[in-house]
Amino acid sequence: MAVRPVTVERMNDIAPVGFADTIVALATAPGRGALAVVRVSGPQARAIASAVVRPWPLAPRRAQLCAAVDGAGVLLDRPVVTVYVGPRSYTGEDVVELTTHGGAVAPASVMAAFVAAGARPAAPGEFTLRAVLNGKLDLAQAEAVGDLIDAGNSAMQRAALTQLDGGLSQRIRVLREAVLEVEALIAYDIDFPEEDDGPVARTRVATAAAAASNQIRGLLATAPAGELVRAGAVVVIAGVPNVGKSSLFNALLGRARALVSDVPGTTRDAIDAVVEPAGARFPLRLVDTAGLRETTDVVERLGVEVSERALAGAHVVLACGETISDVAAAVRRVRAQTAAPVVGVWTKRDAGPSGVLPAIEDPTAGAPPSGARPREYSVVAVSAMSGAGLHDLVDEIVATVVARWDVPAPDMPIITRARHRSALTRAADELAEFQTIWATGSLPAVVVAVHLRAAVTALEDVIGAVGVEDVLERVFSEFCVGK
Ligand SMILES: Nc1nc2c(ncn2[C@@H]2O[C@H](COP(=O)(O)OP(=O)(O)OP(=O)(O)O)[C@@H](O)[C@H]2O)c(=O)[nH]1
Ligand SMILES: [Mg+2]
Repeated sequence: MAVRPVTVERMNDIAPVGFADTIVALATAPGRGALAVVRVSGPQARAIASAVVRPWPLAPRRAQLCAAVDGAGVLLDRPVVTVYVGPRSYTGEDVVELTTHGGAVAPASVMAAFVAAGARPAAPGEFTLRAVLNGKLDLAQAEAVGDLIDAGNSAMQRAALTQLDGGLSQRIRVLREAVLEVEALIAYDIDFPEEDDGPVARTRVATAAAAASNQIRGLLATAPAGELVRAGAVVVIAGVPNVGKSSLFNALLGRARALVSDVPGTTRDAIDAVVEPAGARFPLRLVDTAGLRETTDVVERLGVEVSERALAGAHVVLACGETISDVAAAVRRVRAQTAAPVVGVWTKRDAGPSGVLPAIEDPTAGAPPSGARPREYSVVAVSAMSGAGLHDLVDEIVATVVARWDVPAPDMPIITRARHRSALTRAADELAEFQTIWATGSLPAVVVAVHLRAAVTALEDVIGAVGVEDVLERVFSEFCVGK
């Protein structure tokens, strides 16, 4: 596929690229359903539709009940048809959208009629690719369309919508401006390299470069939070056998997903499930594990190994115990296996106080001895049976994750894609290179400026300096057909 480079300057008011083909696709998932959408886009969209849709022509941007017929005039379906005249359409081209009845036959036959009349079946993401190349969306926004479709939770939905609204793109433009500013400051040194003292002091350039670098690193620092939003915070439930880990897992999940029994060693494998606490900025991926103990049982030993691996990959570990000293022992044990923050969970508290315990060693021992040291971890007392303390536990988990991973406020742009992370890393590295060389003053400005240019290019890659075919193909090949 030949791809014309689109620069950031031209993103917004670019003339349509002018694809020769007209494409057609079923935009909805195949299968049984009330309705399906067949979408057609390209220079011949209206001419081709005139062979399939009766009556024709239709007034643009108005939904109308029509008939769809094949080449022999046989009725295929009665779709609702809307015509969009380019550039006022999703792709920027002429678009015809037919809402047909769902199921296996009607949409496919309407689509086949369009192919017979001269349209070509679209490749995955091809509609959005055209939208990008026609300047309707930038590349980060196009990725947001894909992220919204693939979102597995409402936090990811929010992040994708922020990105689709241009939140990330705007942030990237600000960063790019900051680097361009540094370029402008050294312009005099480039033009008059033999002058000792240009109108701009060297320290002013260094300060501007440091400011740009900090801003880029600030956005880059949201990448771990982006990972939390995309995949959820991994919360591993650990402890010796029979402490009530699977019961806690089920109670937090609100359904009996894991097997529970009074036989120690019931859970043999790690089981995970996602919960979305109300109002939280990321989902929690709960992992129930096999009880940690020394064992000669081969299968149980395998389960313990799985638990240990899960601990290593956790964002938070819940160290469970049936007494406060068992909790302390569980915390010690899991800390040997993970760098993640640990929350102590005192299980089976059907009677007695539940929720976050005051930070004394043993609340059952009465008043704290004078000089008692606070614990370095919190303990939440819960009952999986009655549900007591579970809300406090969820709050404590969320607070622990936020404290460690610095999750930005909702609606702030965050980095959720590896492609953005690597582009920003490149920009930050180029800027660092510039700063180092500039500080030594060892090379002429025209040479160091190469690093600033490279930083600008890396930033533009995120939003749409889309000259590179493989970037496009990587982004759009993950899309569904019809989007
Ligand atoms: N009374 C009471 N019993 C509980 C509670 N939570 C778990 N139990 C009981 O404790 C026993 C063990 O529960 P599980 O949830 O299977 O414990 P586990 O830690 O997953 O055990 P393993 O998978 O063997 O490591 C079962 O008989 C549960 O009914 C609770 O909150 N209150
Ligand atoms: Mg279990």
